[in-house]
Amino acid sequence: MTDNTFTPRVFSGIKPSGGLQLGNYLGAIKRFVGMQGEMETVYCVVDLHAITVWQDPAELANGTREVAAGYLAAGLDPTKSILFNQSRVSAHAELAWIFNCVARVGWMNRMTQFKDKAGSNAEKASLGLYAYPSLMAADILLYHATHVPVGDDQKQHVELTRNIASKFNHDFKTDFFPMTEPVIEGSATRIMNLRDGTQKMSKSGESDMERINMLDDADTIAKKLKKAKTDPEPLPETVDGLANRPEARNLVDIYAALADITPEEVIAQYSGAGWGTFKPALADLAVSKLAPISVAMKQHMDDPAEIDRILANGAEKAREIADPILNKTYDIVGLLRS
Ligand code: AQP
Repeated sequence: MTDNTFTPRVFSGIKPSGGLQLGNYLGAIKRFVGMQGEMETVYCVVDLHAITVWQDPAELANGTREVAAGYLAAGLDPTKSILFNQSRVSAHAELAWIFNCVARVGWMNRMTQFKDKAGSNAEKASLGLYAYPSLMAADILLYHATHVPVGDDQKQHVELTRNIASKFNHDFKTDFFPMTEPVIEGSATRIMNLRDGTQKMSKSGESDMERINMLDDADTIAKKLKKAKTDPEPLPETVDGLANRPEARNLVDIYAALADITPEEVIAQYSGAGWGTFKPALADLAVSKLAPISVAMKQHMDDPAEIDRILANGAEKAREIADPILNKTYDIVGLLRS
């Protein structure tokens, strides 16, 4: 064993598997931007994860630029953070293979996201979808990342990353990989579907009305929030009164995250208000916060060459961290290289 200390470093990513939605922004991107400057930050558009389900090639390339545009529009600064797309740094796939040989099939069988995404037709799911958490562990550990900001849905995958790091360290009698901490905090750790408060808001959800897309215009955002499913009760006097009211809880959480206040403060302000009051207030807030980001996203997307340049530069910087870590991993495992 060596006495390994790890530089505090953040890694996280988003898949270009469709247009960015509000959950990606509040649960991930907004927090990524908040951590910029606190420690070294590495942010990725994880295109290799996107192809675990079928992606039209032209849409994948466009979606990759759209996620990058979302990062930039929300305030991610490529001079302060490393920003790149995963497939440009081949070390991700190489380390993932080694981790496929460390992770156990039993661990993968417990991943709830695979069960949700594969549904009743798991036999027809891609092998990549099954192995996804092992690639995610490689994404994180390739940078010796100590902190991973994610939404609640990714918590199990970060825990698996710790299991992989721990088994690797144990099997090879080393302390080479860190025990990464998931950073899951704030009121937006799990933004729910606007039509069913028990389901997560997703890019790939069936109906467009169930999510707010980051490129939706003001009228569409207002329409979707006004049509969001609710119950007949007014807002309660305390946050505890939102228990068993998933749709009401979700709209309060969205308000809190957009306004940078706590759900308790939202309830203090709107206690007793009906949906006819709260929904228009939420719509106004959402439009005022999201419209500038969507305008900036469109401006970035009008210059795809500039996005490609930023991603290529970011990949060069990413390789400077990743390559020595991959090389050392090969040495530890006993894989000969010239
Ligand atoms: N609804 C959500 N609430 C809070 N956080 C969320 N995230 C996703 N949805 C919500 C967070 O966004 C980051 C990027 O996620 P991803 O794109 O890599 O994968 P995902 O979680 O599977 O996102 P989607 O939108 O649901 O994509 P599809 O439909 O393609 O699977 C992660 O930190 C995630 O937690």
